[in-house]
Amino acid sequence: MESAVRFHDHHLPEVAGSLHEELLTGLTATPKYASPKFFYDRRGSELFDAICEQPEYYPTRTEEAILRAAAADIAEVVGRDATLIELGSGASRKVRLLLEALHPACYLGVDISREFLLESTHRLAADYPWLEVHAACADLTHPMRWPDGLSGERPVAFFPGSSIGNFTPEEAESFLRGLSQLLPTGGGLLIGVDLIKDRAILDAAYNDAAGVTAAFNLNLLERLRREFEAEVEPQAFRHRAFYNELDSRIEMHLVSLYDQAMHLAGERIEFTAGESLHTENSYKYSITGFCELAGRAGFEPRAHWTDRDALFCILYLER
Ligand code: AVJ
Repeated sequence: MESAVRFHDHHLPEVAGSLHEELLTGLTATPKYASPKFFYDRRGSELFDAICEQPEYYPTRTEEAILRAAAADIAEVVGRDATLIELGSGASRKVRLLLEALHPACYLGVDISREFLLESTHRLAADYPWLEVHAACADLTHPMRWPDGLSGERPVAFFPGSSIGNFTPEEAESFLRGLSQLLPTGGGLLIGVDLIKDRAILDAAYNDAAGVTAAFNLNLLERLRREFEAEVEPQAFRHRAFYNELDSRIEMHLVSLYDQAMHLAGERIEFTAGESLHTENSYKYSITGFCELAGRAGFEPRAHWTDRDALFCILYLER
């Protein structure tokens, strides 16, 4: 069956050129860093999906279990016929757990990985023929606006997976403030947040035994070669991930195994042995801490759902 997805491409042009510059800024800074959004080329999105299947990586499994158990409850609080906007929709898997119960007027998937977004929204449209499906390729670290032509009166943003954890708390607050300004009074936000917990569980989740998280981290270097014509040997770096308790965040790094130089866009970027490129922060929150942050950004907590072990939390907030 031919499935119809309305694709909104308007965010892309401005993004393409600036990605290069953004990468260079981080790679030439001290200490070196790269935004985690650079993980998500096609291969990176696939590797992230594979991470979600690892036994040590509890967030996806736990969030899905909460969504499954609470779908009817969530629908009651959120209400039917919303304009459901999924931010960082990836494979659009989680939203499937809500669609029947929530019965939105339409669905918009927003993701930075264009091809991946198109495929997943087409699959969604094919599987839910009654649903009006839209897709917009966009970088969530830039200001957003909703595309034209969405059905429904009441936008509800769905931001699962604790993707909010990739922002620093300050960035998260300004991101949420921007989001609340895009919502009318009564508009909602359904958001998944990873909770502070025993560090052994956290360390294991980002150091899976099968090495998928390591491959995901190292894929950044592969991508630099493929897409940005960088000269760099991915085998010359190792994956490092650990929980930084002081800042309540997982940090991921690529650590240079020896003195070496990377060449990118005419720049020579030197690494000393043991020097690291900081590729990701994944902040963990307490429920009250997150509600306070969201409150400062203009959201009022309405309800939340968590698992028995309080590993993960889904919150519903309103503007
Ligand atoms: C997609 C940002 C929620 O922080 O857990 C998984 C990404 N990085 N394993 C996370 C990720 C390494 C993930 N988020």
